[in-house]
Amino acid sequence: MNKLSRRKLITGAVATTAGVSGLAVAANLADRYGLIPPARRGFYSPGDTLTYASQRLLTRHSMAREFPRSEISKTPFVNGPPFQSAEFKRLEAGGFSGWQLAIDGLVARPGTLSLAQIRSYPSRSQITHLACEEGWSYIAEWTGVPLAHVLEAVGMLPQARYLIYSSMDPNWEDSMDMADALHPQTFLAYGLNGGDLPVGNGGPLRMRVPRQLGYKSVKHINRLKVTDTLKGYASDSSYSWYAGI
Ligand SMILES: Nc1nc2c(c(=O)[nH]1)N[C@H]1C(S)=C(S)[C@@H](COP(=O)(O)O)O[C@H]1N2
Ligand SMILES: [Mo]
Repeated sequence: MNKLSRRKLITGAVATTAGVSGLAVAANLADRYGLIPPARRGFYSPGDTLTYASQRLLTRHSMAREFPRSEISKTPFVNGPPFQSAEFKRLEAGGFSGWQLAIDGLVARPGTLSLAQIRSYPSRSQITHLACEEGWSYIAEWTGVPLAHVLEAVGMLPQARYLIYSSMDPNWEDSMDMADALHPQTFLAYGLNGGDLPVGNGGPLRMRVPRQLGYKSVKHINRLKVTDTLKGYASDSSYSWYAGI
């Protein structure tokens, strides 16, 4: 069976089973095909599993919608007050020349990258929608380096399955699977609407994951960790781990 018809078959089976026999049976089926989302505190709900499984099968290779310049929102929405810590302010005063992105875990060349190094990688722009789970959203042009390029540059190892990404803001750490980490629209973004990324929108560097809800696009990113498991990694977030839209 070719890949596509196989995928259709499994998707159909997961969805049909969910309808006929309930979510728990669908979850068992999803488990057989490696479609269980990693557990948060050792627990996942059948509903989470169904969302993750059907989205992964249907959208593994799909793209978030991109918009024409004419649809860019007048004001990029800033959610919450800008992060302020003594260390952050010190770096900001120095034009973020001292900002460092640490990369470790399952990579051949762990270490740190400066913003200048990150900017020296091939840059890309995309006009996409940032949607908050609270209901508001905006369209903006994001400039940055595709995360896949950075992971390749540091020699990501074949056992890699997840990426844990952290902010200088200690409350903000999240993770994604490699399908999202290597997706061509997943960026480490340092530019917004033609200028530097404002601090309010996550400057100097934020994750931009346009295929998931806004909270996965963590601001002020300063560490990436490549792993083969999320065991022992407990995020405090009460949000769903997979927030596909
Ligand atoms: N460090 C950090 N990252 C964050 C947040 C935050 O408060 N702190 N808020 C998240 C949420 S809930 C959303 S919807 C978006 C908002 O991005 P914006 O301020 O550019 O609108 O950032 C996400 N990343
Ligand atoms: Mo949000």
